[in-house]
Amino acid sequence: MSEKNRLIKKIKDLVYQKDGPFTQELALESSVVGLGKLPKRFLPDQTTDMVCGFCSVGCALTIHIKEKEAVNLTPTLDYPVNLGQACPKGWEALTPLKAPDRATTPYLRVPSGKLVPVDWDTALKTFVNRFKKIQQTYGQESIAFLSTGQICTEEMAYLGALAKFGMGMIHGDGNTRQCMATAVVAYKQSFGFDAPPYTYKDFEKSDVLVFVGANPCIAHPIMWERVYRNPHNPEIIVIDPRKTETAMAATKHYALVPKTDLTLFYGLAHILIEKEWIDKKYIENHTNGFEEFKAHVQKFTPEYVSQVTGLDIHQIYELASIIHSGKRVSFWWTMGVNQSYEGVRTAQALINLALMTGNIGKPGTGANSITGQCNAMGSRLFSNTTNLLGGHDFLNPHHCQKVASILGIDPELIPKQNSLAYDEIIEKIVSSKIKGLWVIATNPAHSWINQNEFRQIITNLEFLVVQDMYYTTETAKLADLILPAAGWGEKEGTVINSERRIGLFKRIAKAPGEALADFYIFKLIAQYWGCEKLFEEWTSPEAIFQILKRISKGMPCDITGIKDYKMIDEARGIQWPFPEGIELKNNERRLFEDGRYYHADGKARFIFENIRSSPEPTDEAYPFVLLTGRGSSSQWHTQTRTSKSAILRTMYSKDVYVEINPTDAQKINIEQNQWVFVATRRGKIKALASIVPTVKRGQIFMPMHYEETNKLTFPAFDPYSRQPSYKICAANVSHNPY
Ligand SMILES: Nc1nc2c(c(=O)[nH]1)N[C@H]1C(S)=C(S)[C@@H](COP(=O)(O)OP(=O)(O)OC[C@H]3O[C@@H](n4cnc5c(=O)[nH]c(N)nc54)[C@H](O)[C@@H]3O)O[C@H]1N2
Ligand SMILES: Nc1nc2c(c(=O)[nH]1)N[C@H]1C(S)=C(S)[C@@H](COP(=O)(O)OP(=O)(O)OC[C@H]3O[C@@H](n4cnc5c(=O)[nH]c(N)nc54)[C@H](O)[C@@H]3O)O[C@H]1N2
Ligand code: SF4
Ligand SMILES: [Mo]
Repeated sequence: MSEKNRLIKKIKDLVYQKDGPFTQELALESSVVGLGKLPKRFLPDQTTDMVCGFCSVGCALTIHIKEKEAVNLTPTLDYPVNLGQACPKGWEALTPLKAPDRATTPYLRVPSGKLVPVDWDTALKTFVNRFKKIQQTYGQESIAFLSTGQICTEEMAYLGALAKFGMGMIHGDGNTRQCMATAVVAYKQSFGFDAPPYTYKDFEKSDVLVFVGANPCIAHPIMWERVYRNPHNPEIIVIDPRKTETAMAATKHYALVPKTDLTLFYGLAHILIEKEWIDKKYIENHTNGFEEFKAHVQKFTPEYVSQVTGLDIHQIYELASIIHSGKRVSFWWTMGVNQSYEGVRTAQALINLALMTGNIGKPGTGANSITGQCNAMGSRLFSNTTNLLGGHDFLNPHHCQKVASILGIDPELIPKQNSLAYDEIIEKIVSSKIKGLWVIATNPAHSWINQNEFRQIITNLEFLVVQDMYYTTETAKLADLILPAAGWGEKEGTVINSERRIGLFKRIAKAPGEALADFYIFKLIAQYWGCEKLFEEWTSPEAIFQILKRISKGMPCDITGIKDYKMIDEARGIQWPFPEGIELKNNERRLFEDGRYYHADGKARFIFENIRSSPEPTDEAYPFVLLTGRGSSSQWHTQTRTSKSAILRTMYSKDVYVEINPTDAQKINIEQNQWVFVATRRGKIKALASIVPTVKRGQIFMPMHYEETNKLTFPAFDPYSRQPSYKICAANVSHNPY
């Protein structure tokens, strides 16, 4: 019998010997064997529905199964989110699982500098020994983790609890910092809890939809389809410096000067107040701070706003009057707002517009942040990074006591301080205070701002562990230890989409080689670390879900009414909150219908501030504003998954490109598709020139999907959310390689 078959037999024996102790071999069962363990309802030639693992729209895909393996998929017809549609990434979701560069075994860097395959036992022992040694030498705060919005909620919670309660870490943040931190802080300060209020039905019920710094045609294609289903002939407004695909499909596009949104929204508030186009009753009954806000926006006259934003005065009045004339106005924002050095106040300026016009808590309204990754919302509530599990607060002793008692752990194990934010963790690596880093399901050596510096900084670490599906990611290549992870489709758990809908991931394929579901990796680490006693009840993702339910009780995100995974499956996803005792009659629910917010007095707050100036203005040497963002609906982030599909590859440029306005191109003598050099004060890269009228003169745009882009970005951060300001810095385009 071959070695592999012997292992398989051993594992099978273990699997079928019921209720035995959890062992490493048993964990391997999740991948190597893959036989006889698929849930009974997936009989051969059957189908099952599960949520897509890319973006936060949260479409359901119907997976076609033959001989216990997924062979194909189609978009689910009767799922309330996508109603039978999927974008190219969804259609190709199974392909990246079969890629040849999947990590099928752990890899350890040996003294010669090479990464060599090792078995799980060696990997786990090394993981524990090295991290413990670092902690003993440099203190408790010397190890940290970076997590994600792309694994299941149960796995995030396990990771957060294991790292902070089991391994004694204090610092752990997620890639959601790059993405949603601004919306989180804006909502918390304005509403008292991080709560995007809408349901996708609102896209269909609005008569005015205002999209700010959002390009859903590319980034949330199926959400955008919901706009097309709107029967009210709505006014669709796009506020974006570029004429994006979404702007082209809109009824009105306002191409403001980058990062002047805050001025524009204060200016709109000024006009709405002056013309008395406000909902006085709503302001009176449900908000605080309006008089101060009114005084603040006094100086934002249309003339001044026009000067700053580059919009004509009549455009500013037009926009105010469209907002006034709408009966159901909804405001939607994404990264053009969040990724800014004044993102929180900009998001709150939109919230203020919704509050002052009473456009919230009713169908077709809302101040609505669209999330990004499939489980950004799960990460916001349950990753134990910024918040204590379930939206609790590390600094609140009652919260710590409550969570400890539900988990049956000593409250002393819960850190009494907040984690450092992502950029602060990086700073601590610079100052050699953090020496060990564990990176899970994110690729910071591509996605973090200002890469040249980041790559340098990471060499300060004594031990870098990367837990990923692929051994080829930019970050995995720098790792001392790679832990091979199963991906979407190879494991189960829940995720939460943009409209707060909890959906299911199911296991419909087996992970290759010895790759394990993140859940199993965390379980094994708990065991090797010696803290498995804390996690006795955490026996499966669904068991964790039951624990998280109890933790959510009494919180705005209470989900105690959801019985189990089966209920989520049958209900076609369930939105939070869903407390015990409420009936599942209406599966499309929005928040604040009763006008009550989560602050102690039940009221929302008007929050505002003076305008900040751009951290890196353009000048003679760097005359262009560099904007970055999503390039196509077939590319996902750092491309570890989408680049594996031959079909998706036909839909985007293989080479990095820079979009530039025709007049500017002519001025510097650049031709279509010619290689040019793009430089900022951080570095210089080569890119293909894409001459398009969709970017304005003086601006250039580069998609984030290419490794080069973040070599150029400037590390500025919003002071409240610590979110990186990816979407502005000063750049130069030339033929000069030096
Ligand atoms: N195909 C695809 N879809 C995705 C993703 C992906 O990688 N690929 N990623 C997912 C994730 S995690 C996220 S967070 C979302 C992001 O979704 P979006 O935020 O919609 O995408 P971006 O292209 O990053 O940024 C949106 C727009 O902001 C504009 N912008 C830049 N600066 C400003 C400004 O100062 N003001 C205004 N008003 N606009 C500005 C840009 O021109 C851009 O068109 O997409 C999700 N969906
Ligand atoms: N210039 C610029 N930079 C940006 C942005 C921008 O607009 N402009 N946008 C920012 C935003 S909004 C975001 S969200 C970030 C995204 O940045 P990242 O999070 O770095 O991007 P991904 O490519 O999604 O990385 C996810 C990693 O997890 C792995 N993975 C996938 N599934 C699993 C799993 O189940 N388990 C494990 N263990 N691994 C898995 C993938 O192979 C991949 O390596 O980028 C940010 N960077
Ligand atoms: S829109 Fe998002 S959730 Fe829907 S299929 Fe595309 S990537 Fe998946
Ligand atoms: Mo994101």
